[in-house]
Amino acid sequence: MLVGIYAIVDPGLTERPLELLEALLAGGVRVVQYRAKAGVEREVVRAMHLRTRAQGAALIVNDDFEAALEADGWHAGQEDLVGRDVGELRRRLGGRLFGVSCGVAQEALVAAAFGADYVGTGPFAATTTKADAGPAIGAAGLRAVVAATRLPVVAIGGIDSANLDDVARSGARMAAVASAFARAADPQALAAELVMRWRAVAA
Ligand code: TZP
Ligand code: MG
Repeated sequence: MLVGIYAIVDPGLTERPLELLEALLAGGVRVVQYRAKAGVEREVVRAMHLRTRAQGAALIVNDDFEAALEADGWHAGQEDLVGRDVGELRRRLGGRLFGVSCGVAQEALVAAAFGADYVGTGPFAATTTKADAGPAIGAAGLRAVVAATRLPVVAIGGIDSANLDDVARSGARMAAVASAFARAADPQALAAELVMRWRAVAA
């Protein structure tokens, strides 16, 4: 499941998040994150989860732990873990996925100790989707995180058809893609292209 394209559907990037989700699923994407910095909406989680479940895909909710319990996983930034009993959160997630954004090797080690299922790291390239994403880490930065953890690494930030091959060749297990899908004229076709390209290029 944790291999290939990890699509991020963000209502801040698209006016029709459910339509975008349908297109991505039709294009073969099997891991989707619902990201909503204006606030995760439970109705949206439920509507998305119906659609992902019907396709055998996983829905991961960003930020909002309780909402994630209605889906297949939770993605946390470092700030989402501060002051929380992460061991207890891991237990409450049960078999759901638990992903943690990590900028440096030390954070990846801690995430693994907490029982995370994957590490997210980036930005791989320049992005306007996350204002405080920091400078691009590129292939060298991605390789450093991959080398530092036994967990699957999801590369994120500024990934599109132009640089997907570099991400695949840098040891990432998955490539997270948000705005490239949101602005695509034909997101289903782009999803199918990226899914197939990853299979062809990744080791
Ligand atoms: N975290 C690091 S970069 C980023 C996040 C959420 C944004 C990724 O979006 P895009 O549009 O694919 O660059
Ligand atoms: Mg967060």
